[in-house]
Amino acid sequence: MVILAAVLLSCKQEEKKAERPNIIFIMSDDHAYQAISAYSNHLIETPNIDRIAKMGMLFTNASVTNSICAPSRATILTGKHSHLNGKVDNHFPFDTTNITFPQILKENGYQTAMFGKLHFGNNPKGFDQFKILPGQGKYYNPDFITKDQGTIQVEGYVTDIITDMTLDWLQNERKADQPFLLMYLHKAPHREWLPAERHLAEFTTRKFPEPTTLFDDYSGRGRAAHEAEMNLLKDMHWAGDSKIYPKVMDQLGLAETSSWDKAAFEGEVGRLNPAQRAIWDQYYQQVNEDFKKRYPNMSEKDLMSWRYQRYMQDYLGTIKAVDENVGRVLDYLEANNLMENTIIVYTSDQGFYLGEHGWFDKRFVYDESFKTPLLVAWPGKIAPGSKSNEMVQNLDFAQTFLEAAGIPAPKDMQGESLIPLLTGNTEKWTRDAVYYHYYEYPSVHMVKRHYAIVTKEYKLVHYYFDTDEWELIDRIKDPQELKNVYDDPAYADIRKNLHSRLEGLRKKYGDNSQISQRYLNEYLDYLEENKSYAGGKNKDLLNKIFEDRRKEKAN
Ligand code: SGN
Ligand code: CA
Repeated sequence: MVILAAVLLSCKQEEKKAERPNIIFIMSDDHAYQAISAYSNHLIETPNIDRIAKMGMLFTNASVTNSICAPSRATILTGKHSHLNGKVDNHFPFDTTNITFPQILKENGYQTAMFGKLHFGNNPKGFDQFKILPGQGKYYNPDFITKDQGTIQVEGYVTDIITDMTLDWLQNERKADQPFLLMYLHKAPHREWLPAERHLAEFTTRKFPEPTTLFDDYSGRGRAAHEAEMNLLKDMHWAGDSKIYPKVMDQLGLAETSSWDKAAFEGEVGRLNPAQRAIWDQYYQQVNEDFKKRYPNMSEKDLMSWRYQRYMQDYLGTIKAVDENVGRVLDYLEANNLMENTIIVYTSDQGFYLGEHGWFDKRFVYDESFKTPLLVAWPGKIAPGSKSNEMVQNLDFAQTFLEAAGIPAPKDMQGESLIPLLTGNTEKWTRDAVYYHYYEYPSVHMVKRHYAIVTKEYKLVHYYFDTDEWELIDRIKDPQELKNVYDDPAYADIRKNLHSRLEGLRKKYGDNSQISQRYLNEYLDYLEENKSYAGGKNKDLLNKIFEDRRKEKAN
């Protein structure tokens, strides 16, 4: 009897194991949906990333709750908005007392591994294996913090190396009798956008179509859009970003765009070994020679167009390597019978401006940074080639994966499982608005703090610090988000309705102005104590913020 019971039990466990899917979470850093051909191929073809959409579902309205790196990752892992998980900006380390979904999966029998960029200021909890980049990480010959070998340096290109580690783990460490969670997290295409040597020939000479809002003058919007420091012409680094050699900058009399312009270049390009550097120089010397000839006769408009092309060449060059490497992983899964019972997600920690509004970087609730790519495959469960335009968020991953694994989610997680959408039970999906809150200001790129409600039709946004401005965007009539209609009488009723829905969302998620004030004070205290201007060029504005604060405290 005892033996029979044991056999039955083990059969049951086998069955349960067989049901529980593997999860491969692929995330790139700053990968704009405009640069994935499953969304649009006007910039680049990404045939391998597109395979995921062909096998499964493409989400056209996926977004983040806070468009910046580490906060997005914290939201993904905890299933909670920033004000609750505490990781509101890139600044302070992640609070590791938070419970994350990988910890829960591991406790419930999943084998877990993470490779690539985390950016938390501490190591991930709940992983059987990890190799992560320190902070932002480097493109060339990068260092990795490993679970059991300390910090190592690996020769080669970061995107290839993260993939090598991932494939090595699948081949040599993965246990056949356990379901697994694999987090495969690229650094690319993050600034300073350095392509692999093998892609330089193609990408340093390519030309790309300009976005129609490249020359936006921000006239239809408030102070936040005007005062942000992410304009291609004014704020991009000559050396670090556009790859003009520091000595060529000197020859042409180009001033550093920020205090770390030349250092950013040396910090990356200086890591190449002589053989790699020779290949690199072969292509970028050409870029520099060409620029030296043209620069004296260039108008501001010419310069803007030149900077856009240079930016796209490098940014998209890094994506070419991401796509190739995603292909390597998909090929491995196919060749090893691992596709059948595996959920494969491709996403980014947020969207990114590729010259829209004249910008690079992210942070704003405007579409290009608020929205993020999301492609999900799960053969047998998701209909191939399907699409969803529902407003899903990075907040939803934790509960989605827990439900897929048959594990009840902690009650305080704030997302919604995507399983109904993935499996075609759309009637179970009721969300009609999402909540957004961005905090990191004053800081690099100087995007003011704001919170917002976003529906399929509208955005209502409050910039609440260092100004007190509201923006109302009509997403249907003004998809490029050029005009604030907050004071337009035609929108009076809509405005009123959105205000009350925004308050409802803030209540639902437990956010309010006292919490915002607490995070703000904590951050300003830190900046003041460290006399840090956090990268912002506009020192006068920052001085005024500190001055106002001192006055307020004195009163
Ligand atoms: C660095 C970049 C910024 C970028 C932040 C945050 N500057 O500071 O352009 O916005 O990282 O990026 S750089 O000159 O150092 O590249 S994030 O992806 O980590 O949020
Ligand atoms: Ca990022």
